[in-house]
Amino acid sequence: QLSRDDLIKAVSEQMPPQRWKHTQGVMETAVILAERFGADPRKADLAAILHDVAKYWPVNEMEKVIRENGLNQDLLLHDKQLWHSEVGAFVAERDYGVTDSEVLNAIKWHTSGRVNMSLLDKVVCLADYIEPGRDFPGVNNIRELAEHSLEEALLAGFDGTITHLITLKKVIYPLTLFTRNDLIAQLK
Ligand code: DGI
Ligand code: FE
Ligand code: FE
Ligand code: FE
Repeated sequence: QLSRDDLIKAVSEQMPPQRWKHTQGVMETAVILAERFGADPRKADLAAILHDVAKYWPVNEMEKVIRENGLNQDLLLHDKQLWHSEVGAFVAERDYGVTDSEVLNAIKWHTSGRVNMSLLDKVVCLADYIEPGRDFPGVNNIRELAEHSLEEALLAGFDGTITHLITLKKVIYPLTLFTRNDLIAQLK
């Protein structure tokens, strides 16, 4: 089992400096959100370190891992941006010795979310939206909502992503919509 320092070294070497800076922002924010909403801060930290580990893998290598290991083949029919989270969870287990299924799930679902997201899934997904380096229209509103509600903040995040994808005439992965609808149901 790698020490945290060795893990950080190995992961940071797999990405350009600005992506590592983003990851550090997600680590810091995920721990704060975990403490605020009652998730395990050590699990939040570990998931944050690894969440974008596969982000800079060549597309054909991600595809190979998805095909050869029985991962979600449906992803191959959708935007390549969605692949790194599923591949990231797989390599976190295979190459970095992560065994905690809560941590692996938080990595796996950090882009699309899922119906019935766990507390840790929500913390990592929201930290990815609002880490200090993020700057997109509406991010400060999401940060304000995150002061008191994980679900309200995440809903605002997914609404923004979906609206942005529509503006770009991109295909929306159905799970992204189901996640958004489920957050509304949770808030009722
Ligand atoms: O990896 P990060 O950039 O930190 O953030 P992320 O893992 O949330 O990935 C965001 C990217 O994924 C962003 O470019 C939008 C894209 N994305 C998220 N949901 C969907 C999507 N792209 C499509 N086409 N469809 C989706 O449902
Ligand atoms: Fe990501
Ligand atoms: Fe990220
Ligand atoms: Fe509120």
